[in-house]
Amino acid sequence: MDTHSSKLVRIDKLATGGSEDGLAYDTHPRNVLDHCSSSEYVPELLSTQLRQDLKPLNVMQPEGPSFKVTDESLIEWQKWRFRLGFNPREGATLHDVRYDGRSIMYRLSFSEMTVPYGDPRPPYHRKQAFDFGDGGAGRAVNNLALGCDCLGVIKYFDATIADCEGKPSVSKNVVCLHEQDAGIGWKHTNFRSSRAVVVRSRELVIQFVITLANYDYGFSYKLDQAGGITVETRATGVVSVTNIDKGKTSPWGNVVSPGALAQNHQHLFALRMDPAIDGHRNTIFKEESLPLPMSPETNPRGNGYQIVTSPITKSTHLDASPFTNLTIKMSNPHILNPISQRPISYKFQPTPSQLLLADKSSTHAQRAAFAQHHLWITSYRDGELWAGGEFTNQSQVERGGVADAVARDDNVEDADVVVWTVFGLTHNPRVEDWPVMPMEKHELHIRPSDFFTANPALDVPSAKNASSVQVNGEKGGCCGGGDLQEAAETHFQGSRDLNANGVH
Ligand SMILES: [Cu+2]
Repeated sequence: MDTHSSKLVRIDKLATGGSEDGLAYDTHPRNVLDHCSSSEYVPELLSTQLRQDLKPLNVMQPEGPSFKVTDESLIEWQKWRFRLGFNPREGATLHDVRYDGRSIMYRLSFSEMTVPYGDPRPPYHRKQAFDFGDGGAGRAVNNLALGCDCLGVIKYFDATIADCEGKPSVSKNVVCLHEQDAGIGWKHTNFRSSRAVVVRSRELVIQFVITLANYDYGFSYKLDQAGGITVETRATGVVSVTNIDKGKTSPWGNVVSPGALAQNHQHLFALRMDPAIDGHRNTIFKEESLPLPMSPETNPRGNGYQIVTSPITKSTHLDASPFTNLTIKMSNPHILNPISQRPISYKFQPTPSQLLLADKSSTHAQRAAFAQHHLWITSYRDGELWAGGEFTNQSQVERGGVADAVARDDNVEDADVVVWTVFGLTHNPRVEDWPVMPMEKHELHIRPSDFFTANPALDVPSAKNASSVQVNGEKGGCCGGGDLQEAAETHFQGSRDLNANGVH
């Protein structure tokens, strides 16, 4: 329909054919739903009984959380200090992220996500969502108090966002803040003394969840006690399906339920990092670990390998490279680590996930230049926040996105530089993705690299968890600090004998 004239232009009949029809553009509109079956996931509508053997797993924080929230949005936790922002397009954003008073990030945000579908039959060739640019992650955000999204002591944040007429409205409980146990943080058992020291890793999770039509996405920033930032995405919800005739299969998707073809597609996310590593003048280094040819002078036995590091001087795009261990270092070259004599940095490895599959000349690809490289390094410009450009809705070509920013060919060395990283999943649906998809998780690990002078989590107490018990009910779980101390003392004699004999 022409929306201006309200005139009907054409009726496209949805293809319902299968693989034996080649491109299978044919349509069998009559009784197409007759062979479909109902698919429920809401517990009260399920015909199968819910499993009965799941015991409660409670998270108790009897003294409350270790974080502090003041001035509405200033969050402090375990030497971390940052501001939480929220807007209709990006959802939650982190600002002025500091550790122990030292600046790390000026701004950290999810910038864009595109979901191109790979079914070439009209009208599916148009299927491509830009969840941030079209829908708005902040607008599509869930009220987290309605579901059971976190465990433990939870702080919810409201946000005031503008509706499409610019009127302010309050969205309740759109971001949640909580701590979670993330397994072992660091551990060592001294094999001579049998003294074991183990420190749990605790994370501060800043999470928001969005529902855009069929799909649901969880976005989290997770700060840890070793100065690390983990950025997590989770895709869940209901895969997009179309009808398929009874008994047929299709190369363009997978039949996940009788009559329901879940089409092949990709989810491509862009994360925007505006680093401020002890200041705003930063340099991005590309570091690769490469084989070193055998040579009598430098590598006579051939075991040596070399690390090749080079600064990125001009705005550019790059691709992940697992075989060279490509690592991106966001550095302040003016401040050297006193121990290593190398620039203080935060690093990450771009995820070598598949990039946009659509043909370079396709509308899908033209609209999403950002989804064709894993990394974009650009100079900072006010308001330049959108990897796929500001206006994605019904766009034909990406404009004002990262590709245009790179094309400025600006100096990015020792400058206010912005790093964008793209990752995703090629989602060829499984029957197990139906009727609601088990979450697919991705994590990007942003870690200090010569930023500190030792392991920043060295001072985290290895306190015993008072509520841990063994399966038989005895106090003291497997990692009980106190019990380990005793165990170490008991074993000490034996190991001293061992050492005295010079056996290692
Ligand atoms: Cu998917």
